[in-house]
Amino acid sequence: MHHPDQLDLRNETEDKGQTKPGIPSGKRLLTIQDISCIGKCSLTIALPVISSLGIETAVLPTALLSTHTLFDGFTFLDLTDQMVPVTDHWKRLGFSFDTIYSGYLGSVRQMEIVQDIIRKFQGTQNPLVIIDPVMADYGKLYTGFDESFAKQYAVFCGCADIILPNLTEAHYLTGLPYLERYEKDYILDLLKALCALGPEWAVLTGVSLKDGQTGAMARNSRTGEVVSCFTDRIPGNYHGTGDLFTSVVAGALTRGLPLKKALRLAVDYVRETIRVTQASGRPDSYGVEFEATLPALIRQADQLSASPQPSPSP
Ligand code: PXL
Repeated sequence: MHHPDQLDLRNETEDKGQTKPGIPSGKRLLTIQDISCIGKCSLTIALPVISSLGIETAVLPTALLSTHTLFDGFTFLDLTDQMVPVTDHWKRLGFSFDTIYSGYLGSVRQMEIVQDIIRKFQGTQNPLVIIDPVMADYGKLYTGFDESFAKQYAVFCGCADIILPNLTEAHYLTGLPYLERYEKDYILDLLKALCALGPEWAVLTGVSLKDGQTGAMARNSRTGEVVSCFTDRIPGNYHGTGDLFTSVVAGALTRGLPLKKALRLAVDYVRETIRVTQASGRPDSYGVEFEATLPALIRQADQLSASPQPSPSP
């Protein structure tokens, strides 16, 4: 687990302009999630997006699927047995990680193993631990998950510095009701309950406090500080946008951007990618056309890295 103050230190690093546009960061991130060979989610998003942000991206695939689980008849090869030997090999070779980003996991056993992996790499270089509790959307759990899996996820979130559930996942993690129409107080209650699980920051995605607008709200569990980031909402449901959002946040934080800027980058990027996907006129149940918007992401990340940052809040 990262010491809370170390996130603030990242702001100072960025203040000094050490993340130079166009120059590799020298940072290494490990992401742990499945590889769905076709379907634009999990590793097929995390790898290109985080690499584009200038971060070396190591991958630990947890399963091999022919497609993501929203397609009928997908094949599934479980890779749980590889997770310990692969990471033991890295450890023997002396590899370390600036960030560990855990995405879609298939079982409680995989959560336990990821927890052990986090401990294994918490030596000299205390990695920033990001957990995206991928299990549900639009009020329903994904195929293959049940309530006891969700309960275990709530415990697992306690070993993260940052968690990024959507509203459905927040409902399953906290036991608070899932509402489609709500006021700001409901979001603040969810954020408090998520912070009580133990992460330093809880980030809720897909928050909409006004018609025609969407974004993310975050709360710091130590200080109670709330950070909000909104944009205009493009109607429709787009698969893989949660993975896209978390990949941008993970890459941006690893690069040294403070959370507020990382959220701005992710909110704007997802919105622009949905706009481009919609404009292309192709069906949206498959995945979003993030390949088209990567150059803009890189430009915006460079701009945010170059612009001065107000003094970190006390
Ligand atoms: O986008 C989340 C995700 C990741 N991996 C797999 C999935 C899903 C969502 O459905 O099925 C295999």
